[in-house]
Amino acid sequence: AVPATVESFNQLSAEDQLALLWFAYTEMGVTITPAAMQVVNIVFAEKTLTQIKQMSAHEQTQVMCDLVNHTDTEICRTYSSFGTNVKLGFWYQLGEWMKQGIVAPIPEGYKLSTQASDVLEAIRLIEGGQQLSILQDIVVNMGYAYAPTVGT
Ligand code: 45D
Repeated sequence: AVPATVESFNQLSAEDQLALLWFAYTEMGVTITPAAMQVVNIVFAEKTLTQIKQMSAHEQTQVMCDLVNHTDTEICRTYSSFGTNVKLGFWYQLGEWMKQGIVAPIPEGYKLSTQASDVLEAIRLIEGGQQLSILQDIVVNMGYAYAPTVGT
């Protein structure tokens, strides 16, 4: 069920992906304790997180869209260098800041598309440990990883 769900997630539009991630965070974020975050080497992401914190609301949203779109930017390249749990911790932190009004929120009353709701529902129905693998598989591929060309 994990690969199929990740596959359906990746087929969503960038906007749907970002919105789905937000709703997943608001549902699951509460279960992530500060103790769990302690094992994450979030120090690797701190510079980038601070940079985002200092941006305008529009730029903050743009950065998150860039990550989902695999745009070639400095931040997307830096993000790609993070380990999987640092990537999760990074999104978790942005989610916390959105909740606190430090990072630009999603529009009030925003509704997921039908396709995105279906994927979110599939994630909800999956058992806890597998939910974590799905989220890891999703965030691990975001950002921009420079892939050298081989052959001609
Ligand atoms: O205008 O045991 C739209 C660890 C369009 C390790 C938008 C862990 C319209 C230890 C796109 C809606 C701590 C890693 C705007 C466990 C529009 C451990 C914007 C687990 C503006 C269990 C949308 C950690 C935006 C986990 C900006 C599971 C959306 C962490 C932003 C999970 C969405 C973290 C964000 C998750 C989502 C974070 C910031 C799921 C964040 C999600």
